[in-house]
Formats: sequence, structure tokens, C-alpha cells
Amino acid sequence: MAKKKARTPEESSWDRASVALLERACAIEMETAFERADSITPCPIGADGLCCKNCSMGPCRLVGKTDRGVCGATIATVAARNFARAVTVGAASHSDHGRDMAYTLLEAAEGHAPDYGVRDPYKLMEVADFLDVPTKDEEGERRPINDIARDVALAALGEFGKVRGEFYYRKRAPAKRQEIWESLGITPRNIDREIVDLLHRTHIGNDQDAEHILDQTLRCALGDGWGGSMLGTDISDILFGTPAPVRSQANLGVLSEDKVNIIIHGHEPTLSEMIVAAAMDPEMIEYAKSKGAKGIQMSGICCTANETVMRQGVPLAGNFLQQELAILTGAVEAMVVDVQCIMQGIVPLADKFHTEVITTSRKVKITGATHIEFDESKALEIAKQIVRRAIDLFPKRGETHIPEDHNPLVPGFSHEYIDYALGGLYRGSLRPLNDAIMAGRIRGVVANIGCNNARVRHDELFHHVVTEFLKNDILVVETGCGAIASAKQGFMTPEAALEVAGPGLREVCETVGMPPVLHMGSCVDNSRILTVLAQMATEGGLGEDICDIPAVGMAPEWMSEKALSIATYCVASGAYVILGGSDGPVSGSEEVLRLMTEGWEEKVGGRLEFVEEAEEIVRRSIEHIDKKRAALGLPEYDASKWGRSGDRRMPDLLEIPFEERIEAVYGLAGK
Ligand code: SF4
Ligand code: MSK
Repeated sequence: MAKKKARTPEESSWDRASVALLERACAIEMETAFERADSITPCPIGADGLCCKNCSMGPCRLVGKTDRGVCGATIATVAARNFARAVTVGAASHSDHGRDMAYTLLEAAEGHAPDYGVRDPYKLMEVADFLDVPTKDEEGERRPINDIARDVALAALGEFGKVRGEFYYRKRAPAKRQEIWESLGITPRNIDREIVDLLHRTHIGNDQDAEHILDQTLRCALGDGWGGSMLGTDISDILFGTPAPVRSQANLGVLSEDKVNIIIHGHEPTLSEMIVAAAMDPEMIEYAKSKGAKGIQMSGICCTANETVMRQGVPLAGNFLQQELAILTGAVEAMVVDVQCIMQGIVPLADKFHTEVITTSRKVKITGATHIEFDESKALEIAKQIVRRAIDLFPKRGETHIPEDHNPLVPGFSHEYIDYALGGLYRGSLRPLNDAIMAGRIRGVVANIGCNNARVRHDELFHHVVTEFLKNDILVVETGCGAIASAKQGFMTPEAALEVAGPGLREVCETVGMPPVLHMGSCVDNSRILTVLAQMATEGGLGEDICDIPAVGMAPEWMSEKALSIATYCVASGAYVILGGSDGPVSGSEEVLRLMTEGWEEKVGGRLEFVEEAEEIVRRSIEHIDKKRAALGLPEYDASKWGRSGDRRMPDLLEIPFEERIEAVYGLAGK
């Protein structure tokens, strides 16, 4: 491949473990996404949203003096249509994940998936309530759990194709928000319909008014955030347990020199939870020992990693841009993938090692990979088959290059756990969080989420913005690959608050014993963040709607269409959202940029901006947070008021080893 401008490993990644493996890739002449990004110049017309290929009279490239396509479509129409199409794909991906969870619950409840069951009956009751599923019979007796689970699964599946009315989960938003959606006509009718409606509009000769296209884009994305994603999160919690803090480690250093390494990668927890269970089976461990290994080391990449670290504490091997690097260690026997964010580049790389890439989803095959299709009715059996294959590869392992880097983390901050941590078992509430924001101890909240992008220095933007927010007493909540970046950087332990947080945030973290950056899960778990924001708005003191809260959402290193859907549903929910790393996919249209900023702010109270530089992301975020504080009449942020009180356990705790320290902090609080 012809090289134009190759970055050095240090210029490509901020992460030390990744730099070491990029150096190895150079030494053994193996190609990665980093190198391909250097070699491929992005098309500037497509990058600005100005290329339309929606019919065979095109592709029409609207540049220079060309301001209309062959059909007469304008720059604004083309840019809005391109954006809308990306959002439909993102919404479809999350929502189909949610649908698969609902089918697994149905199979389990009807006895066709014996390895699954209801692990959190409390969450089942709560979700039943949201979906109007009765939990008691006519005599007032509790219905059998599996009957409730079956009806919840059917009601959830009904949300995807509801014939009349609007979807149930709209009532989980603050009342004022629901009124805004109603008045604009953007309350989703059902999840699938809004996706199909929007795709229909983007066909040649349909919706040709940028604002009108973008209205439906908001509606489609809402069906993802408050529909497909929220159901995905809820049903995963029902099936696998609602997360609470656990201990774990993050970065490629979690790979083992002397155990069989199995990496689970993708998004859904269904198979990965079974593989984790299979890997703990004494029979499997014995089999691994019979092949010369000391045991089996599970670890994860991308959001499968986030699902299993949140519930089981399975270590995080890395985020999106580390999937190829993991194989380059030479220490991975099997990389087991399901759906989303799996680079095709892992297969030719795995061919150079003893590593087997195993695809498992009915929806995903990769040429050259081994396909073992997952079937819920024999989940554990298939999981054991996969684990055995990995073990069989261990004797073939050659030279290994596992970086030493890994950092401890405490993930598991479901919104239920945050309620509990702040309010206790009998008065679980976000009141203390609202109070801390109102007093100014916590200046505001940032939701820092999203992917890595091979075109920006891996993990650097995440590091910069998180450090700045913490210094400024801003609580950071995270999901996705952003969460993995922070975990690797050591921001997700309680003592990180002492080291990096400003005085007010530190007091709160000390008192509660929580990290200053909270890991809230996978990409679909951005719905947990919506739930927290809705609760903050209804708790009192921070206005009546999500748009009143001093909060900002961002994805500094985003790359996927799912990130666009997430950004859009957060805006439609009232949030100010910044996407970083570039000037964004609609930069060619002044009109669309105006509609997404002033236009959306006027309609829904949120706005979407694309900001390339980390410093500017931080500046605009803090400015927004302070503006919202002033609008609520809250005291101006003043760091000098804080830092003289708080629970002094943390300095003492720093004197004792990490494992014991975490036990002391979470010993009573964990499940
Ligand atoms: Fe060109 Fe219009 Fe066809 Fe798009 S839909 S490719 S702008 S002719
Ligand atoms: S995995 S969508 S790269 S966050 Fe959810 Fe990471 Fe982005 Fe995939």
C-alpha cells in the first residue's frame, strides 16, 4: 500500500501499551488501521456531506459552482439526507440489539433457552410496570416470574412494531420533555417505524426540506435512545443482573503469558456471558492445564467488554483501536466476536499468528473467520465448544509481546447503584447529587462517551477533556470506548478523585467513596445516562427538564453511525452535545449546521456541534455548564469554597494495598 504520511507510533496513540504494539507492527511489517488511516486520504466532498449517491443519475458531488444534484437536490437536502441515513443505521444497530435481548428473554421464559433465566426479578417488576404488564393475578397474588418475563418480552417486542399509539417508554422522560416531543410531533410511534419512515424519506424524490428531514431524524433517534437502547439495557439487567461496583483491570497488560487468552469483542452480552461461565468451569480449566496452560484468562474489547466488566469484572483488554493490537501480542488464542465495531482487518492479522477469529452472530460473517453460530437453546454447550477450540490452540502459541500496562478500575455504576450509593437502600435518590450541583461542589456533569477514530491520536482527546473536567469539579459519567480509555488512564478508582479532581468534586467522591469518573456501561447503556438525567430533572432544584441541567454530552473521538444516533437522541432529549475530532459530516452545509445548532436549540433545547480541538471542547462545555447554572439562579462556581470538609477515609485508605482498599470502600455496598 502506498504511504502518504505515516505517523510514528507515539503520534498515533496516546496509550503506552498501544504504542509498544504499534512499534512491534512496524518491526514485523504488519498493517493496522492506524497505518491504513495514514495511507487513505478521506474524500473531502464526502467528509463534508456533499456527495449524494441515492440514485444512478449520480453520484452528484456538490462542490465548486455545482450547488444542485441532477434531480435538483440542494446542498442542505443532500447533507441532511446523508446525516439522516447515518442516524437510521445507528438507531437500527442499537435497536436490533435490544430486540435480540427481548427474544432471549422470551426464549428463557418459555423454557427454550435453559441456560438463561431472570437474574434480577426486581428489575423485571420495574420494567413490567413501565410496559403495563401485570405482576399480580386477579386475586392479588404475584404471578409466576416466568409468566411476567414472557409478557415483558412480548410487550418489549411489541414496541418495535406497535400498530397504534406511541411507545411506552416515553413516560420515562420528564413531563415537560414529553410535552415538547408531543407539540413537535416527534414522539416515536414505534422503534422500527421511525427508522423505516426516515429511510423512505431519503429515497430520491421524497422529503426535500432539510428541516423536515431533520425533524424525523430526531424522532428516529428518540426511538433508539428511549426505545431500543433502553430496552436493551433493561432486559440485559433482567437476564444478567443489574450492575453494582466490582473490581477489575484495564489495558492489554491483562493478557496472560501462561493462560489461554480468550477475547470477547462486539456488543451483546448473550454469548459472552456464557463464555465467561464456560471459562470458569473446572472441567475447562483442567482441560487447559492438560494443554500446558495455567488456566483461562478472559478479557474483552469494545462494548462486549463493557457489558461483562460491569457485571462480572471481566478485565478490559482495550477499546476499538486495540482489537488488532491485541492479536499482535501473539498471546491471543481466540477472538470471539458477535456484532458491531469488529474490524475486518483482524482476520488477515490473525492469519499471521495462531489466533482464531470466531464469528457467532447470525448477522455477521467475516470472510476467512471461523463461524460457529450461536443458538440460545444450547448456549453453554456452544460456549464450551468455543472455549475448547481456544484451549486447543494454546500449544501453537509462538513468541509473545504482552505490554505490561494495566490499571485498576471500579466499574458497575448502573443508575440503580448510583441511587443507592447516594441515598442508601431505603431512600435511594439522586438528591445528594442535585444538592452538590446546586451548592457548587459539583459544577456540572459531563457524559463522555463514544468510539476511537484512527484519524485522531488514539485516546488523547479523552485524556485531555477528562483531566480538565475533573480539575474543574465536573463529574464525568462514561460508556463505550470512552469509558475504556478512562479506565486505562486510571480515572476509575476512588483514589483518582484525590489525585486529579478539584476540591468540591473530591469532597463528594470522598464522602460517597466513588470514583470521579463513573463507568455506566456499553453503548446501549447511554440509556442509563438518560435515566439519570430524567431523575435529576424530576428530583427538584435543577429545573424541570433535561435541558435545564448544567450538563454536556460528548464523543470526542467518535467514528460510528451509532454515535450520530446517540448524539441526536441526546439533543432531542434537551442536551448540548459536542462531537470531536473533525468539523463533522454536515460541514458543507451552512443551513444544516444552523438547523442543528440554533434550530434544534429553539425546538428541543439541545444543540449539536462538531468541534475538532480538545481545548475548544472543554471551553465550550464549561461555558455551557456555567450558563445553565446562572439560568437556574445557582451560585457562581467558586473552587476556593471547597476542600476543607469531607470524609477523610480516602487519604488513610491510600496507605493500604488496592485490593484491601476497594474492599473497605465497597465491602458493604457490593452485591
Ligand atoms: Fe444526484 Fe439527486 Fe440522484 Fe442524489 S438523488 S444522486 S442528488 S440525482
Ligand atoms: S464499541 S460504537 S467503537 S464506543 Fe460500543 Fe466503541 Fe463506538 Fe463501537
